[in-house]
Amino acid sequence: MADVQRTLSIIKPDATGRPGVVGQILARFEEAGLQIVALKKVQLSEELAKGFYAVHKERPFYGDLIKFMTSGPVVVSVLEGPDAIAKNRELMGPTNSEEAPAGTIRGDFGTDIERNAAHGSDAPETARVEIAYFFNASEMLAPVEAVPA
Ligand code: 3AN
Repeated sequence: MADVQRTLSIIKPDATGRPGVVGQILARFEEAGLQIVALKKVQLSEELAKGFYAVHKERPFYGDLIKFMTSGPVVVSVLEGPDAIAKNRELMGPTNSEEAPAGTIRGDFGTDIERNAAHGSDAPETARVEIAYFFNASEMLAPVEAVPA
């Protein structure tokens, strides 16, 4: 049986700026068996965006990435389900939207490697850190095993 996992998703400003696209992306998560256990729409401050992408701070694209991620609201969610991390990355497609096939989120709604519509955690440890970066326990459904019968 596949592990039930949680992963962080961010629908980026290019996608939130297009009418109807947020709903279509969230529907793809649900149709793939991922449950939305936390959800919010926020305008990232420069500080919040820089902290989130701190691992990339030496990369040449870092400045542009921060500018893009703060250019409009983002929709941040926690998705739960069997193999949620890999499932979400499969739904998104490759990082570069120009290489992402039709039918993937980045292929259908992204433009290039920067404006790529969505982010998804890449491993269980990064998922834990990224989820805690955006949500505290009271903003998220408790894990099923923690809910009293
Ligand atoms: P992913 O989000 O697919 O795990 P990462 O972690 O390699 O990709 O990159 C983080 C973000 O930085 C990407 N979502 C993308 O928007 C941006 N990015 C990565 N590489 C480049 C690049 N060469 N030029 C511009 N932006 C990039």
